[in-house]
This record gives sequence, C-alpha cells and structure tokens, in this order.
Amino acid sequence: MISAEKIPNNVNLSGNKRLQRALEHWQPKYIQWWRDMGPQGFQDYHQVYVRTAVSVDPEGWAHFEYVKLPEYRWGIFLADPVHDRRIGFGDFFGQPVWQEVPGEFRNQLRRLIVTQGDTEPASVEQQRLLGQRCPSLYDLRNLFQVNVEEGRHLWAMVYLLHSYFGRDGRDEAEELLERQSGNRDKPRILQAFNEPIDNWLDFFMFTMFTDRDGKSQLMSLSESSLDPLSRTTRFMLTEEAHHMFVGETGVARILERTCQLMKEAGFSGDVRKLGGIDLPTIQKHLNQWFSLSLDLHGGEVSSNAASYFANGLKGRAKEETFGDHLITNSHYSIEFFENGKAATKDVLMRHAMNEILRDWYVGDCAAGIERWNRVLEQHGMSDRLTLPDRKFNRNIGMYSGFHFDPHGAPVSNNDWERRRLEWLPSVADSEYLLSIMATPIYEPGKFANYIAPPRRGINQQSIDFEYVRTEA
Ligand code: BYC
Ligand code: FE
Ligand code: FE
Repeated sequence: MISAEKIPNNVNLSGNKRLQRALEHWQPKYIQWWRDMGPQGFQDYHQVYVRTAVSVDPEGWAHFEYVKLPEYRWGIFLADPVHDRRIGFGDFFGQPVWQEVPGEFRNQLRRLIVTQGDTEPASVEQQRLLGQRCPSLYDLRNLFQVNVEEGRHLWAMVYLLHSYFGRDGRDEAEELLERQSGNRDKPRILQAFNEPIDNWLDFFMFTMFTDRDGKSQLMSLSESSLDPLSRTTRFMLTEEAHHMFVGETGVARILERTCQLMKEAGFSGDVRKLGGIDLPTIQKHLNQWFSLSLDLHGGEVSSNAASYFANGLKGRAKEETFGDHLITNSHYSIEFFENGKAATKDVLMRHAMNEILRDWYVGDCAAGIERWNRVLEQHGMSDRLTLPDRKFNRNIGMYSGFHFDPHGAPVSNNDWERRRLEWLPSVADSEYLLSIMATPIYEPGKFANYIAPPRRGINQQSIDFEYVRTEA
C-alpha cells in the first residue's frame, strides 16, 4: 500500500481521499508494468544515482539519491498557479482559464491527454534493452534518469485522467499500461513510438529529436485553457531539458570520438575498422529520427488542430509572443505537392497550426545541428551534418505517399527503393552498431571505444563516480 507521502506531490493528495484511492489502485499495476516492460535486468539488484522531484522549487527539484528503479518515488507536480490567468488564444480569448473540464470539450481534451500519456511509457518500452549495451555507467544512469522521468510524465497524465475524467479517465489510465510499443495487436498510438530503439545511437537521436517533439507539444499544451493541464505540462518541460541534453551531448561525444579515430586512421581508413561510428551512419540515424519526429506534429492542414486552437485547448509555442491570438481570417502559406509539382498555397492559419508548431520545431533542431557541426569544425573536419528537408521520408501529412530525397527533390518509387539505404539506416548498419555495443561497460570511469567521455559528471560528481552500483 502507498501513503500520500510515498507519492511526492504538491496537489494535496492526502486531502483528496477519492483521488488518493484511485491512484492507489492504479499504482501496483504501474509497478507491475515497470517490472515487465521497463529496463530489463535492472530491477532488483542495482541502485541508480537519480534525481527525484520532491517539490517544484529548485532545491526540491535537485534532490539526488541512490534508488532501486522500482522504488523510485514517482510524484505528481504542477507548476505554481499564475494569478488571474486568462485564456490566451482562440474563441474564448481573455476569459478566465478553466479549473474543470467543460463538457463540450471533454472528448477532445481526453484524446489529447491520452495521446500525450501514451508516448511516455512507450519510450520506456522502446529503451528497455539498452542497459545491457551501455557505453558507460554515466550513460546508464542518464538512460534510467530519462526512463523514470518518462514514467513520471505518465503519472502526470494519469493524475489528470483520474481527477477530471471520471470513469472513462480511469479506463484510459488502465489502457495506457496495456498498449505496447511495437505490439501488432495493441500498438502505441503514434508511429514513432512503435519503432525499435535497439542501440545507443538510436537512443541519442531519439532523445535529441523525439524528446524535442515532447518539448514542442508540451509547450503548446502549456498554453491550454485547462489550467491543470497547463500547469502539469509546464513542470514536465523542466524535465524535458535534461532528456534533450542527454541526446545532444551523446551524439556530440560520438562525433568527437569519430573525429579522433578518423585522425588516427589518417583520414583515409574506414572508421569502422577502428570500432568507431562513421559520419554517414550518424547522418542516416539523424535522418531517420528527425523525419519520424516531424510526423509527430500531425498533418500540415488539420481540422483537428484548428478546432483545438479555436477551443483554446492547444496553442502555439510561446503564444504570448504573437500579436494576434484569434487569427480568424489570417492565412498561412504551405508548400503543397500536386501532380508531381510543388505549389505554394494559402490556407486558413487555424488549419495550419501543426505546421506552425513544426516550423518552431525545425528551427530548434537546426540550432542543435549547428552545435554538433562545431565539434566537426573544431577537429578541422570539412564534413557537416545536415537536417533533411521536411518532405523527406514522411508517413503523415500531405507528403506521405510521395518520395523525396533529403534535399526535398522528388524521386520516383524505383529511385527511392534503390537509394533509400544511402539515406536511412540499413540492417547492416544496425548489426554493426549492435556488434560494437555487445559488451556493456559497467566499470566506473570507463567508456566504450566509440564515444568520448563527457566534459563533466552529474550533480558535480566526477566522471568515474559509481553512477549505478550493484548490491552485494
Ligand atoms: N502517428 O489531424 P491530424 C513526447 C493521426 S512526444 C500516427 O493531422 P492532429 C515524448 C491523427 O491522430 C509528444 N497517427 O492530427 C517524446 C488523426 O487521426 P484521426 C506527444 C497520427 O490530431 C519522447 C489523423 O492522423 N504529445 O511527449 O492534428 C519520449 C489525422 O491527423 C500521427 C502529443 O502528441 C502519427 N505521428 O495532430 C517520451 C500531444 N499524426 O483523427 C515522450 C497530443 C497524426 O483521423 N497530440 N496521426 O483518427 C496531439 O496534439 C495530436 O494528436 C498530434 C496529431 C499533434 C499528435
Ligand atoms: Fe515525457
Ligand atoms: Fe522526455
């Protein structure tokens, strides 16, 4: 049994017996899910040096301790309320925000919360084998930090479902533990969350690009008129920053090591012969996860998105920075692709909300690519990584059903089949990556050959700190 204190929270859980009981009922199912579907081989005998949120202020937030993963204290935290907060966009602009779910928007809000909630456990499932292939204890700890926080994000959505959606909220909370990443019969809702993450290059690209979609979507949900949703997602955003840090620095460290190995090989040899990861392989994984994550923003023209905006459920990232929050008659130019040709057309801006958020996302990714290229530059390399065009490898929206190369030029079906493995990871690439990750590194301060050590440790600990320890 759990007590309110065992679930750290700032929602006065002990003062709400009905909710407390509902969560007490859900909690053992969650733990069972974590044991079955969470990090394989790291349930009972390992202690991990993780950060646990015990309150939303900076001190409570930076609380570090060793814990066994199933004993992590998954908490429920909402960012502090904003006094007299008003609806910031859409048809109800300027009215007070909602503390309860309006009946007419119940289905839409439930769907948004369920979709958001579904991604969180999905990512834990996708990453469950990585601990057995880790490049260092430092990285192993970062993987588990990300995993427990995604678990906490699931708790955050389950809290909303239980608190505001009655019986169907409870049912949805159960189903969040029943769908499974990659399962043929009951897959996760969004496609990127059914893709395997077998190796650490995939993991770093996922946390760079797919967690950044988390940032996009959480930013837009934090604008929501439903105040508890806004406050929950605002706090989740503070955790998201670390996930993207893990991805960005992970790839940067691989790049650094690749540059060293290229130099050792006299720039002529194959980096793979030295056990490193060659730049084309890195670019292919970048292409893969960036394009999958573009799909996560939905169709370019979407009546769902228009309705979310009109009803004040989901805004633009940084809505307050826009001049017009109603945009009833504004238009937005989108590049259509018809009869084999591109043609720019104006659509009602409210229908283009997914594309507007994608614009923000692409810009945020581009800044990250520039930082990666600085590593190549510092090592005197002329090679550069690039973001593929947003039409490349799309399965959602108006470019799906056509093929484009990474520069955005249309290619025929035949050419696509012939050339796609120049642009996307092949089975041979995956096999190579698995081969260099087959032996995990569990010795403090040691790093796999394909990745450089980080600049510094976690929470001012040294790099050779024992971030994960095995119980005697
Ligand atoms: N895969 O009207 P459209 C995170 C469906 S990541 C499969 O354009 P809409 C995290 C769509 O449901 C952030 N299906 O879509 C990261 C619709 O179906 P119906 C997660 C897709 O609704 C790392 C149809 O296609 N949060 O937190 O405007 C680790 C037409 O689509 C996909 C959210 O997603 C897809 N990719 O936009 C851990 C926020 N895309 O109606 C965690 C909540 C679309 O025809 N979700 N479809 O049956 C949303 O805001 C929206 O649902 C979406 C889609 C932006 C995802
Ligand atoms: Fe998350
Ligand atoms: Fe995340």
